[in-house]
Amino acid sequence: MRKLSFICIMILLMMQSLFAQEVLVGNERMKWWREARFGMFIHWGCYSQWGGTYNGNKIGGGGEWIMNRGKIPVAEYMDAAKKFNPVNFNANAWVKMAKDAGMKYIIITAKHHDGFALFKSKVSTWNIVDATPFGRDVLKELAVACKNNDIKLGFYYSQAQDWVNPGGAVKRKLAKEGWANPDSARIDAYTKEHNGHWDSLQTSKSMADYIDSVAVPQVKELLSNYGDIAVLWWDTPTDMTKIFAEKLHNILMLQPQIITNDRLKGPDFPGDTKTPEQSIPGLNEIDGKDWETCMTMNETWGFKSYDNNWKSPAVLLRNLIDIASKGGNYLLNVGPDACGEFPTESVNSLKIIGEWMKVNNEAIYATKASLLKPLEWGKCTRKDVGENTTLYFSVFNWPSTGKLSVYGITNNVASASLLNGNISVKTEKRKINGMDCLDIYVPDKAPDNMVSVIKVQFNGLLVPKESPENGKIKSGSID
Ligand code: H79
Repeated sequence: MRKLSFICIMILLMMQSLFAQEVLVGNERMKWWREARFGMFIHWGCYSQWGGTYNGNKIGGGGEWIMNRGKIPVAEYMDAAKKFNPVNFNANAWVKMAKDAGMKYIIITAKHHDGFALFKSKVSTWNIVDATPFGRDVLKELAVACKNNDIKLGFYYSQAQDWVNPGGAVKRKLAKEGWANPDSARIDAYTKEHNGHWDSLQTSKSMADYIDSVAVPQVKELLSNYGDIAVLWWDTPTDMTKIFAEKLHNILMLQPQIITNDRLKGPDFPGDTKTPEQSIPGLNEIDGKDWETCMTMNETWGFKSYDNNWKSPAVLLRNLIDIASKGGNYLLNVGPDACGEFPTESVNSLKIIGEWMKVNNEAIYATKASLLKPLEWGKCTRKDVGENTTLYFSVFNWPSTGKLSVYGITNNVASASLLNGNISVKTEKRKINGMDCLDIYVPDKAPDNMVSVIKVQFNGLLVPKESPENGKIKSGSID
């Protein structure tokens, strides 16, 4: 009996240490990602050549959805790729733009829902090398450029939806869901628009065939032929089964350091990161899991010639800071055009963000959520260095009073300065109605025209008196 309990205890101890090891390995694996905070999403494929227009009609939704939304027949869509010749594509130029913006990683659509592979694939000729006059393996060139520039490369792979390779899933949507008193004409129009497959070629094989003959071997190609791959970014788990998901998940063993997201199948396959799409979670939605907001600069992922609804550089920058202040990453999208060039507005925004990052990146990289209560005039990121905390206050609304106040901090200040120009600023601690208040005295004019950062080093680790309550991020998983 005693021997049995000894063995049981030993087994428990072993399991515990194995678990601890796994957690450590996980933390080690996530380290670069948690420090990076800023990455570039690239949506590019033969959909980019359509630019959002089919037969003279502007097609709704993202530019990368044009085949589905326009119900373009498979043969016609494939035929158009014979004219896809993005001769201005320059991997080094793309990577340099990401790097100069302060981004630490790039995730590119290796294959989006239209099934078009941006790489040479042996299992489907529906790829950029075999199906276009361009004939170059874009991912190969990007992998080299990323390696030379010390930028991590990750692949987006639409594992379930595929509108060209037979057997691929096509998202359906029922009109009734969530609609109050819809009229029947609207339901009919909607159902027609979202009723799955529209070309008999798409259903000429089963989804199991597609998974075995396209998705699985292509993910193997991606994880075998392009060196170290930092991230596998799954998307839209339409009709995924547990068996399909396991087959794909198992391939990740080819790259033990790889990081994956939560879009492979659903809650059973949470991956490493949550993926809020086009939204920034509120403080009460943060639950301790790693997360990354992906977002467009205008309203489309894939290029649309007439989408001019661009977010300003200041908005993009404030989003990055807001996200960092809540402990997440910002995956900001660029949709290059049919020639292989970034839209001018994207180039411009990246440049402006990069200039800010050159001066202020300390407030972003390797920072954590501040745990302070929301500030009226800006956002705060945090670094614990040894036994001391540093806070970075990003000021969105520069005060006319010459003073910024922060509540709930008891620690003494060791130093305080503006990152721009490294100018010292005075601080003062006082109590208001029994509450600790730190006043930071700042010049009349903000040193930076978008966001100015004040770095405050404290003695000791900061334990804010009030911290946000825990809640959950709304999962970005769609479907
Ligand atoms: O790759 C980008 C999107 O194409 C992809 N995820 C990001 C990163 C995505 N696929 N599906 N969805 C996002 C959600 C589906 C939205 C839809 Fe629609 C609403 C599909 C049909 C109606 C958006 C609007 C796309 C077409 C019209």
